[in-house]
Amino acid sequence: MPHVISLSRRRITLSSLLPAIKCTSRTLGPKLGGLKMLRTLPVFALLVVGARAHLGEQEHLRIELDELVKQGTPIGSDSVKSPRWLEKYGPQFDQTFSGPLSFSHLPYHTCLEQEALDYDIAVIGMPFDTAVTYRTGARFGPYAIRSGSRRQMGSRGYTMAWGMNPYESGLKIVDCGDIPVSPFDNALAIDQMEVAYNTLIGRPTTHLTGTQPLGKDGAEHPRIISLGGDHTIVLPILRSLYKTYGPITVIHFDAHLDTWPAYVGTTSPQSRVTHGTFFYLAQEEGLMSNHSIHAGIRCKMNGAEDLENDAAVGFKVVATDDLDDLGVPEVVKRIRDRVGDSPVYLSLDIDVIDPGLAPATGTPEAGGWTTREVKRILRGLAGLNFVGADVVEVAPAYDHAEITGIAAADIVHDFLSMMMEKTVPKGGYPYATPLHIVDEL
Ligand SMILES: [Mn+2]
Repeated sequence: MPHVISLSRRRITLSSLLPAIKCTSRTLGPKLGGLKMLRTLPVFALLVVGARAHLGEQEHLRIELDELVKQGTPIGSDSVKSPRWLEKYGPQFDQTFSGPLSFSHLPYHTCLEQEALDYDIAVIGMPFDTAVTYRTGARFGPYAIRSGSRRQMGSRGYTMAWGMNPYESGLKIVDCGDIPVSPFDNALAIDQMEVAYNTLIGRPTTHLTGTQPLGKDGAEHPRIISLGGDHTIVLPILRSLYKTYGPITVIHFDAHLDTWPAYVGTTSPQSRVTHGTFFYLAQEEGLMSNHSIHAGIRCKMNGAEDLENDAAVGFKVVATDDLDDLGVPEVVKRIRDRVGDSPVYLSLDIDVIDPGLAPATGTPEAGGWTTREVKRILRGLAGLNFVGADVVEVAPAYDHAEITGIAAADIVHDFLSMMMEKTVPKGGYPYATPLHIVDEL
């Protein structure tokens, strides 16, 4: 049934004007306050004119409604003759601050169950945080990094630093959602992460045609960017990468070594598996090469023996202070020289950045690198044989104004470019603008 509104035209009389006169008087009264003229006839006439205009406008609206009723047009139904969104404004689109949450507004797929889905680079969340030594909360890291990425979009992904837009590179990038990891059983969760990674890396690529297929099977595999989660997620990742590529060389940005054999209180095999021991366990399992490298180390240690153990696990160290003494170019050179052309996995603990610039993390360490310094080093690593990367240990409960989530999302944007570019971009090292010293004397 059409919705009918009954309306009647009414005559404008002095009595019908009285409420409007009162309203107009209240509006104008204070402005004319104190003037005796307020009681005079000319002012009354002014009020009447104003009120008539007010009611006249209402009458105009009534006439329009009368016309609709006369035409039998149902009010509020779908057939009202008003322009539709599509014809007036075009397709619906997400703005930076709207839409469902996926990394950089990328297409969101439940990749683990979509067997036929292919892609070149997949973003996957690993909301696992039950193997930490200090603050929990990194299970919300994937959410925080995606949220921090909202101002990144395919249509606005070009940067001067890289001289390219990774979303318009021709490669297919998708957000694969989060792995549904158990928050109750770490052994189960770690197996779930490995099975998920095997599943994702086993899919065919869409466009990626590397000049050097790195897989043991002679094929090129999709690159996976993981959003942690605490750092333990790297153990199942390395297990999966090893199956695909053989021993993996790691570039590890972190304030901490993460090569400790065990912590005090370890009483079971499972309790050895933590966010500070996973590299030791990976080396024990033979998953890594012996030419990996840390960048940004500054944590307190048990003693110098920690560094001896670290070297035995297969790492060299670029300490936080080295950046001040050596500069970005030399730090980049040391990393590149160390890893060579082997299959490289890049793992970045957000705590490599100073807690002032990335406070939302589980084990903050004062005196870290700036976000800009980390980004410059990352640019210098373009062209290495990256097989995957992650940002871990983002725990947004400790964040302020999304600083950490935004920094982590920006770093993932750099990962995308870093994996695509075959050479170091001109905007970054080593082609930075030469310093021209002008003698003004
Ligand atoms: Mn760390």
